[in-house]
Amino acid sequence: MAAPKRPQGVSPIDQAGLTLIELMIGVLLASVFISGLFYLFSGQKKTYTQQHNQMTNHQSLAGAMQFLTRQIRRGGTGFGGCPNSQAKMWSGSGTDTKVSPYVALQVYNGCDLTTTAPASCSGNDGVDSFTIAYSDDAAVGTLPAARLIADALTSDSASPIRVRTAGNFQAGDRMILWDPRREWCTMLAVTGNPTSGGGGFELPHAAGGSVDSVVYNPTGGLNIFPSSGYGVGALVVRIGPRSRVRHFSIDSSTNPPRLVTWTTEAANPSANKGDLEVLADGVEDMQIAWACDVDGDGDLSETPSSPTTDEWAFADPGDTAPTCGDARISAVRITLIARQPSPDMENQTSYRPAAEDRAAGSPAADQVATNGMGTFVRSTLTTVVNLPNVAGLKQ
Ligand SMILES: [Ca+2]
Ligand SMILES: [Ca+2]
Ligand SMILES: [Ca+2]
Repeated sequence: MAAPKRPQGVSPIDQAGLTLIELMIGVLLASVFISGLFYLFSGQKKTYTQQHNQMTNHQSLAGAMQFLTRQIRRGGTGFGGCPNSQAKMWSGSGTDTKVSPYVALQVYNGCDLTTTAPASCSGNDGVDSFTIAYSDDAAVGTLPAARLIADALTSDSASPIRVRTAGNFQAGDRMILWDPRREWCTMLAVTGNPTSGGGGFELPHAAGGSVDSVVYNPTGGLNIFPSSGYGVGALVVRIGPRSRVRHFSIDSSTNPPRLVTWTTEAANPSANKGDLEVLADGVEDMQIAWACDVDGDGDLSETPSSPTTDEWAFADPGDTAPTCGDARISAVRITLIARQPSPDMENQTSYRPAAEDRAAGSPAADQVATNGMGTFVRSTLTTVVNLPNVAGLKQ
């Protein structure tokens, strides 16, 4: 029997098609190729996400730092030059005084003001906080200060405080009497609108006068002025309703922690955070170091090997504040450390870096915070704010 005839022009190979094995190899190669692509793209996406988060962290830190810098420069506006950087007020007992909350700049080393009263700050290793205060800004259109046209010898309500212009003073304000030749400034309550008298205006300061339930004026006959009182030409600074005592700290009660600010004149700011605002999410540490030119050589010496004898405060472990004397704080160095909101699961070795006098964290601490999922990627930003020597700042 003759073999069937093959159609002309068709070879046996043309007819064979794909075997099952060839098909499986093809599918395998394709899947390897696709998984490679997938791996490549997912890797790129991860890198992109990390870089994006890092950039967001940096931007957030930069914005917050700019705000902090401006605020520190603003501290003491209107009364920065108080002798010994202190405005005193009545303590509520006899002729005793206490330092008013209106201090240009107060740094609390190793103290979280969101949870701890300043009196309980132990200066332990931890976040730093700071407070600034400023009087009304000049934007209200009238100078927020006046000058004495007659000596004011005692703070007794019977002793007039006479100024040339009524300015913006009104009942319910506070005033700070300022004379660089005296031992301190004095803060009193203005208990009535200015009245004409004595060739200018008198600022009423009735005995027991208070503002917002805080008594500033001593009871009749008591005097809390410096020994020589205040002479003609001394400045009387208005502390009106636009004035603020503003606090900055890290709120570690949220996850991630955040940089916050709030205003209150309460002796314990942590008890009155009604207007708390978030400046930046994800900020877990703020460290503040400051310096004064103790020897007046125009240079701020910093010697990490001998930190307790240089001119920087709280810049190294075991550091103490220099004795500034008449030298004012002339530089403040702020360090902010932010961390990403979620841990990097492929990184088990990151930790919060050391900054100023605060020791570094540890990968173990990160592992605890993330339930063992990984450690956090962080960003750090440090800025030095140089301050004019004339700005009276308190350590
Ligand atoms: Ca510190
Ligand atoms: Ca120096
Ligand atoms: Ca030091």
